[in-house]
Amino acid sequence: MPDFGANDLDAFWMPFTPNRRFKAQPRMLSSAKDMHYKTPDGREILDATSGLWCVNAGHDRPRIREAIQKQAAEMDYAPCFNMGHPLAFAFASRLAQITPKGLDRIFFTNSGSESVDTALKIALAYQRARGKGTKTRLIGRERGYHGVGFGGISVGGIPKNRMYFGSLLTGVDHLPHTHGVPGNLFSKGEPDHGAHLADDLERIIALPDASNIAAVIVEPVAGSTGVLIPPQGYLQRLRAICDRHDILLIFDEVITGFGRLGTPFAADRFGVTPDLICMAKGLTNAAVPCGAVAASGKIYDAMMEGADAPIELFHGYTYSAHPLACAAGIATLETYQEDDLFARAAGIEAYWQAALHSLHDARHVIDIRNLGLIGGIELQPRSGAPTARALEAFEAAFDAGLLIRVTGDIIALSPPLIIETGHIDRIVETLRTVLAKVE
Ligand code: PXG
Repeated sequence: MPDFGANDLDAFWMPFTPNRRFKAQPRMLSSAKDMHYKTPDGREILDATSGLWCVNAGHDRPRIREAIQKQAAEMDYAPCFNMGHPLAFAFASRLAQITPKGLDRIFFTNSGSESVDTALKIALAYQRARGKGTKTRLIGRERGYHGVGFGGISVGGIPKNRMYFGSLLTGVDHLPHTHGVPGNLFSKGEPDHGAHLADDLERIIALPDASNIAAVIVEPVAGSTGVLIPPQGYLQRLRAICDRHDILLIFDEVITGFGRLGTPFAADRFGVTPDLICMAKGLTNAAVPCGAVAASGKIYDAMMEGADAPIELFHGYTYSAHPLACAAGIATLETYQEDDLFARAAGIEAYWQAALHSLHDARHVIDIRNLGLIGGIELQPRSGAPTARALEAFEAAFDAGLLIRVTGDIIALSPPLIIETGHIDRIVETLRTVLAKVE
């Protein structure tokens, strides 16, 4: 193992991390297999977060590893601008087989942030190509997380992700978030109350007028801001309002895609089909960075017929459909299918739900919520020091051999879909002990 002396830690400016705090007391991961990480000193850490909501099939799946190794030896890179390589087309075709019906045109990116910006740009270009060039405004949602590009933070709804970065995109409005509706505490699955919050969209549309609005973007389940499950009927209402006003609906499924909710996409679980889906993370089981946008045939056809020729969409990345990502992605889809992992997630959801909710009387817990293989446990913030309690719980859990994610004072869980009941029991027992210990 390399020696992680203090100087070795200086150069890496870490993302979304209190750098000085981390570097004073680093936590390292050095290997991973199935449900576990290992630390450099050989401790096993149970991964209750699939890395960062992304290693849905578990770590180091042989089919995926071997596909990447083989591809690296065969062709490291090939451009996709005015060129192609067969794996890119194969990956898109395979992916289009599991996307919701009608969303079968795939644009490749390298991350969730790029997928969001790509979807927003496609929405704008599409409106223009079909002669509706005044439709330029975008609508996001409070507490939405859509990555860190300027488009994503503009439609996103996290104050700190926006406040340091200038004027952002103009022409953006935000729906209210769906959290905190009375009667929804300790909801199992979709909360009963709050579908009416979708009706605010009518009010938001009325002022600028629908003739000026291109698209609405939401996460079907908001993950990063603390596991906000949509109230029953809410997404259906958003869809109906968008249809009524000829506005595109974009689902950001970067977290909810690839079995997280027991179905290929959240769109399948909720029975609501958007016009564009953003994806990343589980797309390649995170083994190679990759993202994608699935667009409806209606959007693709309008662009082919109505946009300026010869290049219909002035957008793309050097690494769009990178050969290693395509190899990893195809192998990932095969792994999901071979192990029937989406159905597996659906099958274990009831056990997961019961286990999580058994923590209702654990110390500091003020709410628990869940859907699919996602769980949120909200803690009472420490008086005068919000987020400190959750951060300490995270550190104590790590010391106890469990990887969780915390956001604000909320513990967010999203284990690999290969999880077994014994792992679930361990997660819950460890959390109970940790919460009892943390002040
Ligand atoms: N959309 C959604 C819904 C996401 O959750 C992104 C876009 C951006 O993806 P990239 O690949 O650009 O990071 C995300 C990312 C967390 C956490 O702990 C969540 C994300 C990233 C890092 C941490 O909740 N989600």
